[in-house]
Amino acid sequence: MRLKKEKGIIVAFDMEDTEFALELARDLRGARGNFVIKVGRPLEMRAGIGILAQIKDASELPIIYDGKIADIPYISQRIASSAYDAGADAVILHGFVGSDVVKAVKTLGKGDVIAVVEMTHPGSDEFIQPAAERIAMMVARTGLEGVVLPATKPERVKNLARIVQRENAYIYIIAPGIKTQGASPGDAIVNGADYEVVGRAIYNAEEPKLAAETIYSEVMDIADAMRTGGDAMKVANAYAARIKELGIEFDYIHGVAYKGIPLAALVAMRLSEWEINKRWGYDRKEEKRYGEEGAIVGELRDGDTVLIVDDVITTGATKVESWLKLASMRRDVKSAGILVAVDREEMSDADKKMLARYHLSLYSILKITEIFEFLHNREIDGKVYVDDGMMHDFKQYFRQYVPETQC
Ligand code: O7E
Repeated sequence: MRLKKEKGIIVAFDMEDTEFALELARDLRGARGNFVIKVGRPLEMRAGIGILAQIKDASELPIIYDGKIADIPYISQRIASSAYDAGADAVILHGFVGSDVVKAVKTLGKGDVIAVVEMTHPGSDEFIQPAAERIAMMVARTGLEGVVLPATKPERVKNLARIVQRENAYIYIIAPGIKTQGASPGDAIVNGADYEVVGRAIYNAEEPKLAAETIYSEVMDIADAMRTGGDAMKVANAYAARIKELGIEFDYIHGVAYKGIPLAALVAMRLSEWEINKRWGYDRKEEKRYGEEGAIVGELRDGDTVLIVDDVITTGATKVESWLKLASMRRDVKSAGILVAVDREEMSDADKKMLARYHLSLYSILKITEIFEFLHNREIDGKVYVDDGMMHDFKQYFRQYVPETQC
């Protein structure tokens, strides 16, 4: 079973409990979304390499063996060969060991070969990052099926994805670092990745299958909605229409990194067509070193009223952070509020108090309950996106995770 070049989630099986691993594999078999399983060394060391076939049988999903192979060509080839024989559809090796190792594993011809180009942890910047562009080029030229890029560093995903895809348009990009390591679902996909890798945020969740499905839908949300220029324009239209409808007055529209960035630009453009011509800007995630000016891109002035835009709101923490940054940059900056496409309705009373404390009114185009109610058993282009089973799961999730006051 080869991995397809399409959007999905790779669930990292780094747990050490074999029974739990098999139970999750069985659960993922019927899960809603496009899933792949990656078996890491912690599980393999406990359960033995035979776990690959067991997980494959239980899940009927493609299996990646993540041995992070990094040895001389002869040994690397033997490790990879054993993994394929045990049921792996793909193996992961390190690109930094050089082209002879990469070629040796590739020539086995037993399955997909995926190479790590750059890593998610800070120490990766010491030695790997300076060589990453060259590693990316070598890996793509060797004709490997996939590469690993760090979701925690979206700018790097964008640059390195461009390099590998210029060499090989069919190569798939997988990006770890979601949630537990700090990246948000979708951060890597909007920058060119195909799969996002999620481990602890799924296998440590109270209901791992539900967590996997929820993260899958979060990843697909905005990436899907804005896949083409035409779709992006429709999304911008909805934001602009809502601003007009609510009569929100502002001088400057600010996009929260990352998904708010294209939104701020598109909404400002759309509004200008209605003679509402405002300044716009966005967060600069890696702050430039020289003073406050480096924190955003855009022209914020003293006394401005600011409208913040983003795709969704969960707790509101990132919006508050953005607002505090803007408020500290200029004198007398006022808030026109926050506008999002979807209010996930997960804010606790404490979260709401936090928004109120900074006078950040919350506006949304849709609430998550409205979306589910609208889609429930409704056929769209021959497909029912929310059937009774999904509605039941959603209600269960809502009851379990959403603050009492909203249920
Ligand atoms: O942080 P977690 O729990 O979501 O797990 C992340 C997984 O991705 C884990 O298996 C780890 O080994 C892997 N990973 C990184 O976290 N950072 C990297 O730079 C590279 C990898 C990796 O190669 O995963 C293969 C896709």
